[in-house]
Amino acid sequence: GSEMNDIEEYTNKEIKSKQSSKLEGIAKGKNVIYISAESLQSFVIDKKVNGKEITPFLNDLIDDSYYFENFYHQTEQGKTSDSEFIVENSMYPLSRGAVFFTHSQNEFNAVPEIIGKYGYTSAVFHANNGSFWNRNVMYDTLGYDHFFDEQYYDVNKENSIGWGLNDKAFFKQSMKYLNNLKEPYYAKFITLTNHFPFELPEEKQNIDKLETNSKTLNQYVTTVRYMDESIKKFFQHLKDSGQYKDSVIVIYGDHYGISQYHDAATSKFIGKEIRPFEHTQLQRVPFIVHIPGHEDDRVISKPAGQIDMKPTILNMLGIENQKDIQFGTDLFTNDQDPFVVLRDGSFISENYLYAKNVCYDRETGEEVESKKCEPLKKKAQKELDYSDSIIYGDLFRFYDFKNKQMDLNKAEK
Ligand code: GP9
Ligand code: MN
Repeated sequence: GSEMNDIEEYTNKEIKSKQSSKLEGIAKGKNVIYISAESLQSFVIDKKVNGKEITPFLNDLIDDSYYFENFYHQTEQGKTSDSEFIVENSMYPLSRGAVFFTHSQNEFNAVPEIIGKYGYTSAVFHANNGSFWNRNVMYDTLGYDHFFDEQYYDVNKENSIGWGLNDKAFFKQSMKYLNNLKEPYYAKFITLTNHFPFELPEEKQNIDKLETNSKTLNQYVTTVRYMDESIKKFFQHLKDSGQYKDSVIVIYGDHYGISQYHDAATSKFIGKEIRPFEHTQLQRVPFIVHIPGHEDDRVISKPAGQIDMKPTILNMLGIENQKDIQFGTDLFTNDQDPFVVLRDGSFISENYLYAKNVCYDRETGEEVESKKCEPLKKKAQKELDYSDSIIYGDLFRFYDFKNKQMDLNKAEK
């Protein structure tokens, strides 16, 4: 019990020190649509290949949305499933293995379960085998009402690319299920076409490949473009079905697509030498919050991460969440002290970026004395350890969220 008290005190202090959000309740009663954009990294946003934008739709959408340009994925070996775990729980994934496999029987306090109590229907749409990443088991644990997996889709040779159903057919075929969900809903769409090895039939390529020494990076831009076109079509489907205006649409990259093995090529593309500083900056993925009819939209530069999505979205829905145990913060609060920890212990604060034992000035990228990063290094490790303890000890099994206390009888029930 005493470790849980420490964790509670730590997360409480973090939550309490933040001011209230200016977007609190803005999405109250609205549908929430998440698009988990496979392998989408920020370095392709607003970039061109031979004069053509790689992500024309997203670039335009960003102008009409909140866009976090310093938003980091925090995943490890569990890849997409880690991103899902982080986003739903505001906790860190494990440093090895995937929580979706190793701790699917734990007690959690995930978003689908919380908002279910406020009348929300929750659903995941993903046209892959339902047992991939143990999703069919873990989604029950997280409190999802529906999982539209591969079985719900008409998948054939003509409409498949790479790993399975192409994203355009995926969004199109999803609409009949989405239209039948009881509103308000919380629906997560997980795309698939922009997955390694990023192979797209020639006739579907609407942008030139890059010409670096990495075939992977060269092809990546073509599948990113395909995903961008698919998301554009999805927005049109939502408008046609009348759901667009009643929804808040959130798009985020799940994890990197281009690994460090391609650093030479990536370096050429971004025009920078890749040190641990740049490697960490390459872990940025887009995070776009689009609120139809909302005007006050802009680019936000403070460091943020996937772990912040749960508190951010819950506050937008006007769901009081002070009693949660979480490691993220509502990104729409005026947080003077942003802090993002990556699973390998790297971190990004307002002033510093720490990676591979080097402390950098975040603004200039220059190395600074390592003692400047020391206190935050300890804090980062503490957060990761606390989160690990909850998972390894299944501590929520004994925790009463309503009264914020350990309840040893709870596990018996
Ligand atoms: C598989 C899809 C891709 O269903 O989520 O998984 P990944 O390899 O990116 O973790
Ligand atoms: Mn993925």
